[in-house]
Amino acid sequence: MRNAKWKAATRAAFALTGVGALAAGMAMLLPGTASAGTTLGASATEKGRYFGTAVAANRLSDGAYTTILNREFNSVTPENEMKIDATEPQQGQFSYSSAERIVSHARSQGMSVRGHTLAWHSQQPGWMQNMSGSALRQAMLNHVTQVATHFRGQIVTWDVVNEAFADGSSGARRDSNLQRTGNDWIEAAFRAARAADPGAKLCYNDYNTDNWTHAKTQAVYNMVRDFKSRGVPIDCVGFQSHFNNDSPYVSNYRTTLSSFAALGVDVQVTELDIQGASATTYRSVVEDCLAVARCNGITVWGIRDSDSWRASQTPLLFNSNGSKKPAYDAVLAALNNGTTPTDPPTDPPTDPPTDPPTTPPPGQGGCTATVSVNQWTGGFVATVKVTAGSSAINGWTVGIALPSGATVTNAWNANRSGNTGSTSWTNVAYNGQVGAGQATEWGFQANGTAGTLSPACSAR
Ligand code: G2I
Repeated sequence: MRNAKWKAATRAAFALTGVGALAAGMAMLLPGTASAGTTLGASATEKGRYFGTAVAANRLSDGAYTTILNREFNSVTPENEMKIDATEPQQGQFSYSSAERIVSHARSQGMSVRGHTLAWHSQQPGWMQNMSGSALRQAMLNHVTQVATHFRGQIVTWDVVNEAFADGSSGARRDSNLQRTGNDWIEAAFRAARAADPGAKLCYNDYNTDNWTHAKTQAVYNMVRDFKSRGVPIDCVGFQSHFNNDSPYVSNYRTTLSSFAALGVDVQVTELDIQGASATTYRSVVEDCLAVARCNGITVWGIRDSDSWRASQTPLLFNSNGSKKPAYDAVLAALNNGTTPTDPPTDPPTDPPTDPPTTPPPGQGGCTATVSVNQWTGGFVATVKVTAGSSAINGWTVGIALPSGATVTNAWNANRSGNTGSTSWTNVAYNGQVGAGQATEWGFQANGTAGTLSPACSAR
């Protein structure tokens, strides 16, 4: 029942091609009282989340595989089919058939799709491996633009950049041909992805970023904080969460998720698998995600153990003959017993402290709003920056008059009243408090032509 509703909502979201529409669909589904779902997808939906899996196109002809896929999951990530070597095997020649098999299967089942991945040092086709400097930078940006444009409206979330930080204690960027094109390659990729598919959520995705005390985790955190402060278009962070004996689950995982969420991004568990599939550990991961309001979904990296890239570690929820493992029961129970949190995240950052939020007195110095518009034929994205005046503010309202013919289709980081003509926007729970002289960004997508927008800001 719930699953059917999720699927209807997801189809509506596809029709509107909007993340905001999907979020609205999910919000409508948030129940006042919990009821126990009987599948991972249905139970996650009860909690306003999705439950996904990596899918390999060549397994879609395996009936046992698709039976579990269609029954249990409401989000899919192509395991390899959207990687650079798969989608642009020769420079300028794009190949989408395997990826499209997965997307069309997902659409037929009302599942959403996470795109993985637009820019990565690994799985580059030979032609790209041999490039460097500005030619490589240009080729990378063209790849991002072409692929995100091709799938525009069909991908709820893109992993824009994957695995760009080094392992170990350096906290440095990973050395790669992409990194050697200049440190700004990551933000350049995000800007290109936003321009190509303004309705998709854009994620940075990495592994070994689960432990809050690790240098790599802190380095990614600092990058995301910097991106948010400078308006680089990043919406979410993916935690791959490949847990094994060398890189085990740690109890500060929840702190990691909530600390990133407090930066104003969504967080997602994107490639979960656990060596030995401990039911206790799987349950902890689910509970941690449910405890963080902005953790909007979990994806396991394959369905049956035999489908896993680490099959010998039997890390998944179904065994090789398709039976549910104890870890499956633990995940389902955790999804059914978890609580729906309210913003802001319950677990603020502990170590190291990062600008802990304080409640400022009511703002006396008002606020200003500025807007930048990315217009294309028939639609636009408006990014609005709210800046507090000479004192901190506790909340903001921005009025924007839209020209006739302009209709809002989705929005992020703001609550909306009205979608044509006079529109009014207020802060969401996590971005109302803005320090003196500090700024927060939100935005919306609309059909039509923006013209000149003149936002008016008032503060609380
Ligand atoms: O390595 C695990 C994951 C780490 N995070 C990023 C993910 O994209 C990555 O997924 C794995 C896939 O599960 C593997 O299936 O990425 C590997 C490398 O892209 C994938 O392995 C590749 C093999 O290297 C290829 O030889 C093979 O042709 O899978 C391909 C398709 O089976």
